[in-house]
Amino acid sequence: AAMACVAATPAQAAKPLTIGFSQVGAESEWRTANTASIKAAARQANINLKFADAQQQQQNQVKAIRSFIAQRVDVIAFSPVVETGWETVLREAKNAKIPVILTDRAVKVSDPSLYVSFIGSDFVEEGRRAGRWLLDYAKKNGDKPLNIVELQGTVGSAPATDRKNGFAEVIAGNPKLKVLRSQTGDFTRAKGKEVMEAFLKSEGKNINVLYAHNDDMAIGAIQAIEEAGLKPGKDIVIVSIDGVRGAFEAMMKGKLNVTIECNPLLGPTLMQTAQAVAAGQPVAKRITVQEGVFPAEVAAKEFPNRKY
Ligand code: GYE
Repeated sequence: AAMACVAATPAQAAKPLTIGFSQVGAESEWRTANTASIKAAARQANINLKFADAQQQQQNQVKAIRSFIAQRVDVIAFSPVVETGWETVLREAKNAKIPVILTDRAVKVSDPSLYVSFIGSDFVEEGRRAGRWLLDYAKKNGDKPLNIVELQGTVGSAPATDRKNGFAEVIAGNPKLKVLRSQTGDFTRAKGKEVMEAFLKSEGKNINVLYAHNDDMAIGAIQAIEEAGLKPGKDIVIVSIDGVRGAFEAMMKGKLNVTIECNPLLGPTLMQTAQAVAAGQPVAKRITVQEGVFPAEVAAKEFPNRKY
């Protein structure tokens, strides 16, 4: 690291903050943008970032957090791959007096003092937005019965659970909307394609709608739909979540109908929050993000404004 403190007088030369960050993995375009945002924001804030990639394995995150505790970092931040199973390691961090900030995904713990703040989207609301778009679509298209298949995110992860629940809550408002099949595609393109192939094999032309918990699975599924000789976006209406560049490209080709935005650019807020926590200032327990809905009709116009 550059010794920026060399030119400063000793009194001004504050030791740069060290943050240990455990990332979920590199499973999606969203995740790539999230990692880039965190690394860039750390550099900008002159924060020493220790970055660990857990490859979607909770045990790797637990190991990384323990190693951050052993190294006595100033703040630990992580995006928990699943919601449960964190009590023990978070208790260890608390006993070591190292504050923990959650980014992106939530945890379920009985003791909320095990973390200081959670920065990230409202995934239930994202699922509701996907459902509302579909209700609206059904209404505009003759209110026919629609059979839905659902590609879930990682089992036990906050975004998969919440996006499923938010969507189900809203589509319950129209009895003609029915979820035929729902299975995990682990938030990846490869799994999204594989599971969509299986859906097409068992349900064939009965499928009217695909709801994918992220754009990457939708993009994988688009390939499967095309290989089955069907037109994605037309024969099968596709609703997904994230709003990454790949989704906008698919919408501009008419292959995806709508993406519900989930903002991955959490880096600057994370660094500000970590600095505040380290300085002993109070921070909000819950910090959410402003997000929109982008149907295919606006894709070409919005594309140049997209940051990820
Ligand atoms: O939607 C998906 C990624 O946790 C919000 O994780 C994040 C989700 C995101 O793999 O693409």
